[in-house]
Amino acid sequence: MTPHAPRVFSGMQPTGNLTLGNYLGALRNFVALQEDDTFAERLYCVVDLHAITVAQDPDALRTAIREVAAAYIASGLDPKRSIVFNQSRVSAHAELGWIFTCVARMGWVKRMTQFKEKAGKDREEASVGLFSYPTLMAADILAYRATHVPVGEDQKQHLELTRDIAAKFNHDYGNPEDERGFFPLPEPLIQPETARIMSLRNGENKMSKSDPSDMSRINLTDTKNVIAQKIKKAKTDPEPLPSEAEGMIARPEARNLVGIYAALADMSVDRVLAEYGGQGFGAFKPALADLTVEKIAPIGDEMRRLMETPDEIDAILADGAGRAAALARPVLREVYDTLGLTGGGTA
Ligand code: AQP
Repeated sequence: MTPHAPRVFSGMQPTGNLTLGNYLGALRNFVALQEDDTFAERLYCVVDLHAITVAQDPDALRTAIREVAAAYIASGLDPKRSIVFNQSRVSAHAELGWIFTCVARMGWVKRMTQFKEKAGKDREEASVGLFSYPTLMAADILAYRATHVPVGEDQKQHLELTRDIAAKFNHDYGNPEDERGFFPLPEPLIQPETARIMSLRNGENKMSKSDPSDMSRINLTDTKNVIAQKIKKAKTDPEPLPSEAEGMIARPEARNLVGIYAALADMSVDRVLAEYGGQGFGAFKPALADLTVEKIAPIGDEMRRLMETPDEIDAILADGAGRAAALARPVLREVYDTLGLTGGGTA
């Protein structure tokens, strides 16, 4: 039996402006994978059903969905070579998501640290959807039998749960003769150097689009001046930069800013430190600001241009959804059939 065909799936939530963290941790990798012929299909989804696990304003959500699609395209995703669409247009996600809430075990989902972080102290008031978020994420990936998932470090635990769900489904319902399993066990593709870009205000916290402080992040839509201001005001310490990476172990803010520079310049951290070691942030920050403006501001400009024609974005999303649904439909039919659910599934 031939193994499952290599296929990429990933997504981002339309929960605000995408950040430099989303870009360096995941989006840049989506674009790079376009050049990798190992994969016959690459699906990049705007995961709008995930966004409603917390309260959203409907008009703001409509705009945010288009904005994430615009960010994908402005960063270099070509909607002809990749399948770009939003989740709610393909019903297979919600359908398989329900089935996986019946496959996943409470104990598995309860261990997810992201729920604990996002629900905060008021856990009783969190939506059931926020709790079961990872089962929908498993459906996003497995509806396409995707084998590889480019993500940042924070999604690693959810991907392990996806693998557990796939393995349990394979065990409970799979054909024992079929060695490859009903579903593949998808692999995360995590870039170690940019796996976790941290907040500009606190080097211990992840840079996040829903952080209440806008100064904590660079948004892809920030203007040149705003980018420069945010880097100028980024938290640092009074010491000069060390000449070796070990010198930053206990300096999270320095580590973060040097890591961002290295990623944007496509250089190793060692090379950055060879250039800036011994110098203070007074010299390093302007260089980082210039580099960030050079790499990020054109993406924001292109996003603004694309957002002037929302109908064109909608047409791209509709076309992508049609192609995605065509891939998911036979998988869903097989799932329903395997479970004994006769005639189900619209996908
Ligand atoms: N700071 C980060 N560093 C590296 N990667 C990151 N990602 C997010 N933040 C960083 C990666 O971006 C992808 C899309 O993330 P998401 O939209 O699904 O939501 P998230 O992971 O919860 O990211 P945010 O920005 O913190 O969103 P909110 O604030 O809405 O929760 C994922 O691959 C993620 O790993």
